[in-house]
Amino acid sequence: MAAEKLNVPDLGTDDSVEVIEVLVKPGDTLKLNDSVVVLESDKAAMEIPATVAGVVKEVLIKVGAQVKTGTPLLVIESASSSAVAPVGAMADKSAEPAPKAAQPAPAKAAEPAASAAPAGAMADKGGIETISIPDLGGVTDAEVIDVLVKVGDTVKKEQGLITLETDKAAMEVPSPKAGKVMAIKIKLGDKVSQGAVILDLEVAGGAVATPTAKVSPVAASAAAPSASAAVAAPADKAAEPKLATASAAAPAGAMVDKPAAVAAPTGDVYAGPAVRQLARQLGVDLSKVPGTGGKGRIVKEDVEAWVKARLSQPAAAAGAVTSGSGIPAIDDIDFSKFGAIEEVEMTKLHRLTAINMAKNWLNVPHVTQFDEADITDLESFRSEQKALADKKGIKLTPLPFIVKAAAKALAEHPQFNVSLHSSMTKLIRKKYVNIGVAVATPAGLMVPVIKNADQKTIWQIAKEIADLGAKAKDRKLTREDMEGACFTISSLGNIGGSGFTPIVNAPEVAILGVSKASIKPVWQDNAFVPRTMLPFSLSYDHRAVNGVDGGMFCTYLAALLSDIRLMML
Ligand code: CAO
Repeated sequence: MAAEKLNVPDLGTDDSVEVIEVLVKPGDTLKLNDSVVVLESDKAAMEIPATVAGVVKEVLIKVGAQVKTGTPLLVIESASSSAVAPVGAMADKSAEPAPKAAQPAPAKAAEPAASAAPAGAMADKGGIETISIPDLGGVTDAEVIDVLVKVGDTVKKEQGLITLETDKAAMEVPSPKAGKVMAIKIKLGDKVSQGAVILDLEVAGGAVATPTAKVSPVAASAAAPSASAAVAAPADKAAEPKLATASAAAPAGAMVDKPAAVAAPTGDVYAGPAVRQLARQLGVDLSKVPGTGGKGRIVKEDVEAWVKARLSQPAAAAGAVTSGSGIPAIDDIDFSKFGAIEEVEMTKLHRLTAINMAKNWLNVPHVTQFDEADITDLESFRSEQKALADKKGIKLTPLPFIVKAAAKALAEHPQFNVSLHSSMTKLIRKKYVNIGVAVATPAGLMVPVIKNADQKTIWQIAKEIADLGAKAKDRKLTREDMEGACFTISSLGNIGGSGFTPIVNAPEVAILGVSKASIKPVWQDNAFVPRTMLPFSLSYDHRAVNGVDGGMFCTYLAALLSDIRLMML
């Protein structure tokens, strides 16, 4: 038995930070890594984990106290003299440089920069450094789907090293510094988690701000709060926009598919890692949980109360149909009895899309309204612009006009620009108009978003569609590219068909399906005349939108596309 002090680890700053929560009391038994206090700077909040297991003998600080690196927090009576050195408890140990991950560095935390651990030598003298997998927002076993460098390559800081695919996203891991690749320690298909070694990098001297201690990832997180311990700051920290995504389940800067935002909705919430872990275990969407902690922070009790409340709700009021809702599963059949077969693994993106499609289909009572727009004049205007489009290097298809018209229709019919709250007691009405455009890629379906489409020109929209479509196909979309849609357009116009029923991309409440335009005989002025007709279909969530509104939206959209001058009014 030894009494050991737990001190504030290296915060990467000399400034004081505030203790906003004390999670333990004298007599509590602690396991290694149990969170003990929550600190908050003006940029981030972080939970400080116990670096030894034992019993809390004394709590040396209280809520509101200002503390700095090295301030004693607790006295812990440890069961045995632990292999993990108590942070700051021993003079010779505190002389060790703190792990880089100990720095809250919130402005960088949003970026999935790989962590660099110097292999033996002090990094500021240069030499070979080990580049490891950074914090993946709690995700483990991400698959290496691309290795972007080879031995001998010279890489720049922030250059992509590998591409990982998780349940939620594919992401490039950038190099945290410039250097020459000396050895690659990872290969395609490897399943990796935070801390796994990617490669050895020969770096020039003087680049490293904070060398990383040679500790295992577990010991590192025990010794000091990792970047993942940073939690999104509350609204009054809005000056740090990057920080809001720092602790998202999928790291910012990663290519996160749209459905992932549904599957991993705990990103932009103010909660610490322990609470996030609990939420994950219980399947709780933290974005729906009201926080009762300081500045609206979600604490464990909030999650527990939320679960309790949900369990006591009648199923109908919960507003959700799950796969356990009594629908019989489809039987697996041994098809090899009937002929040759091959089993093909679905990509994670494909699997996730499938889950979200089923979830949206089961949760949303769909109505699909079919209509067509006479785009003869639009098409002749579009072909008149061909020379200018070529000059601008922009491909002008009907889609940007449709995006613009949908944005205008959404502004004019705000009942479509809403999301239903899961409590089924309120609608969230959006004052911005962002339009998602579905792009099918070999890896799966992605929905990049044209932000503020109502305020953009057709040229701007056309360029964005082309750029985002190319990024989607190259798997380079970022989280920001994929989030915030109010409404989605799925165009099969370049393929064919005369109509289909798109599935609403909840929590949006409507989606437009566009089919292939063709020339049809239309009765006008006592004669059939050839007109270019664009078939389209609008699926909407009948809980949020009435049939009459659906009809009016389609009629308005058709009018805008038939006479694009109306878009200017
Ligand atoms: N009717 C007739 N022709 C159409 C049309 C329509 N509704 N929409 C597009 N076209 C034509 C275009 O004019 C273009 O023809 P030209 O080359 O002769 O000008 C051709 O079809 C190909 O267009 P495109 O697909 O390159 O461009 P887009 O702006 O229509 O679509 C994007 C952009 C990113 C959605 C597209 O590149 C893409 O990935 N399409 C794949 C389809 C898809 O994934 N849809 C989602 C389905 S899953 O819900």
